[in-house]
Amino acid sequence: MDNCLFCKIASRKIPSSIVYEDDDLLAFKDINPAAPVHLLIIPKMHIATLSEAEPAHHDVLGKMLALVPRLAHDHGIEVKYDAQGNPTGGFKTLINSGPDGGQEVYHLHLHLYGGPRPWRGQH
Ligand code: DGP
Repeated sequence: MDNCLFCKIASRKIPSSIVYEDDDLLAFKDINPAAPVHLLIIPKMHIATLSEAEPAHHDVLGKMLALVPRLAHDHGIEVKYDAQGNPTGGFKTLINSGPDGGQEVYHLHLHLYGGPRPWRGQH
């Protein structure tokens, strides 16, 4: 899509801090981080919003979610367990959809937030 910000990031027309890329997906640092780690995972194909996802997109949607544990591990925000077996660390994932869902950029993206509390994106 010619006028899509995240398509331009995916095609390197606009620079970003890319942390992961494969044939279908790109992950990069959010320009306005709401947490110590704040990444965006996008499909390279243009899907405007989760509201418009179709059965043909199921594979790429699964890949977006399946990438989360790898990125969480790479950025040190995976769920760990202390000596007593209690969970520590962890992260939050979010997909904003449409104006009422707080979506600002109309290219599907999954937010991945994490790091020591407190941070803005926690709610
Ligand atoms: P959302 O509200 O879910 O549509 O979030 C859009 C996010 O995109 C927001 O957290 C800021 C981020 N963002 C907007 N423009 C750019 C940009 O040019 N580069 C990068 N890396 N992130 C951007």
